[in-house]
Amino acid sequence: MIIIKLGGSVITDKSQYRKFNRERVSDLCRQIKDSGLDVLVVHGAGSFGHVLAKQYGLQNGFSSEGQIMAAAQVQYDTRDLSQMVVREMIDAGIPAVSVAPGSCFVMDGGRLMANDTEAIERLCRLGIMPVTFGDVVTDRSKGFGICSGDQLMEVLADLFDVKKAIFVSDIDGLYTADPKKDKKARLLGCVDLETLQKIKSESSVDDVTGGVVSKMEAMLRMSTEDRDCILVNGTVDGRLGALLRGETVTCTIARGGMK
Ligand code: IP8
Repeated sequence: MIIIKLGGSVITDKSQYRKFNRERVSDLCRQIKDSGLDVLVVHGAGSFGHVLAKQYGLQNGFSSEGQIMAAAQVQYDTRDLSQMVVREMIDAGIPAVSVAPGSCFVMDGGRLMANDTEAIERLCRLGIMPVTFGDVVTDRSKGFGICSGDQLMEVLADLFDVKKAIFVSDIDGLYTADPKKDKKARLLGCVDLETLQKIKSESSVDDVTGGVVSKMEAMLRMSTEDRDCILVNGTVDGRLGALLRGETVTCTIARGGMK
């Protein structure tokens, strides 16, 4: 099985609250469908999650009553987004159903863990793709926390026999520096822990779950001898599809784990 995270920067416009990129999602769903591969999709929250989460400091857990309505609103917004993603999947011919992460996962001090995953495992066995997403999730010690799509990818990779994990973002991969600020920035085709430690790169939009470096760390944690973790640009026409077909494309591959 392959797991794919459709990043919030690809499926939404992160600079505008609740702006869904329908055409792009439709196109990506078609590329996934055309691959004919056994795929599980996770998606980010983009501007349906990060705007309010940041405004109310939801990533730090419960600290004031004023956060409660925001926590509810974010969960409303992310479900709305997920339904729109699933609509595009069904239209592309993928039998998919949105599954809120809080229904099968729980957090403790920011660490995400499986709570009751029987339903998602059964959905997969039926041939229905459970689609889960970055969201506000209850946390045993902090009240609530932000569960990112990247954390879900890590937990799902352990739960299923995942051969490849693909992170679809709005950048070509990891650069030696921020390419928007530094003309000499060079794209890295392959990254290990040593390279990552040398790099300080920022994502274009500040978000509550970290930028490209923390994504790369999650990817390295997930990478094993038998599992490649790949960061690929989903805003470039056909690139995800080409990667799924096994073609060589511009991307960054995380290798060698975190040790
Ligand atoms: O977009 C963040 O998930 P991500 C979830 O995968 C929220 O980082 C609610 C901000």
